Amino acid sequence: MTNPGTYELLNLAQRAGAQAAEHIRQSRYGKDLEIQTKSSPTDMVTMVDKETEGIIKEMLLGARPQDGFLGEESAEVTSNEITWVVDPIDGTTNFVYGFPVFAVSIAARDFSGATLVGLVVDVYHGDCFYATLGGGSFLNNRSIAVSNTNSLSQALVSTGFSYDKVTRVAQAKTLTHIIGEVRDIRRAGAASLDLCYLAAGRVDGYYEVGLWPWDYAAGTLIVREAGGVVGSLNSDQPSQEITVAGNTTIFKELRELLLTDGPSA
Ligand code: 2AM
Ligand code: CA
Repeated sequence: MTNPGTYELLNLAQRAGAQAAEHIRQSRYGKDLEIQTKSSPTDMVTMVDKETEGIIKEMLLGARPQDGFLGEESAEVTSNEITWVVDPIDGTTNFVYGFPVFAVSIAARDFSGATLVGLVVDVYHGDCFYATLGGGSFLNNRSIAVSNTNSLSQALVSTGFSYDKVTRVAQAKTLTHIIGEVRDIRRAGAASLDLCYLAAGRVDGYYEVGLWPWDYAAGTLIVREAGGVVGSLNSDQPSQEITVAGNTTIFKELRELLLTDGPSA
């Protein structure tokens, strides 16, 4: 059973997500995107990422000034209450190119670290994935569930690659061990949507190294509430080292395969 206060958080997240997505759509065309780079020459950030985070932060903290905020593009605000974990544009490279896989990701965490609400808006398609703790996962207003694929050899598995050259080459090596063991591989370019696609049964498994909490916070709750499992190699929590996800069987088989390859996956 979802706590009634959780629905208020979901409602606020939905309003912020919708406004953010609208801003991103309006900003995508007819404007200079003003691209800068961050950790490497391929790690881009645009003015739209920064503006959108500003819009979300203002809406969330305007409504709930006591809350904290952890976002990709601005200084952290700490709090003993709810903390909002936000990626204003997940899939920035796709956004810049107009490749239609980029999202707004918003999660609400309580002080114990439990995620109460997860919301991911697929900006291009206008789809909204969301979940509340104990309340199930939804795509728009339809309940979603992970697939029941029961063998890794039959699994469609998604992954992603780092902005860092050396890490990316190591990831490609790991992939040579994975690709022969699965149905096929997908690389869409937005971690939050990879997790949502898994939650909706659009893929059966997912793994990626180097993600940040704002990439996986909302998607992790959406996968779990859709009946799936998210963890890392040696823990039941996703981490920056690696995030692995699937239904119970695919998660276990994928993690075993990745364990034989070490943490450079
Ligand atoms: P971003 O678009 O917000 O940067 C790409 O595989 C996915 O991983 C995207 O969701 C991307 O988020 C995320 N990501 C986060 N940190 C990354 C990093 N250091 N290198 C590559 N992708 C990263
Ligand atoms: Ca981002």
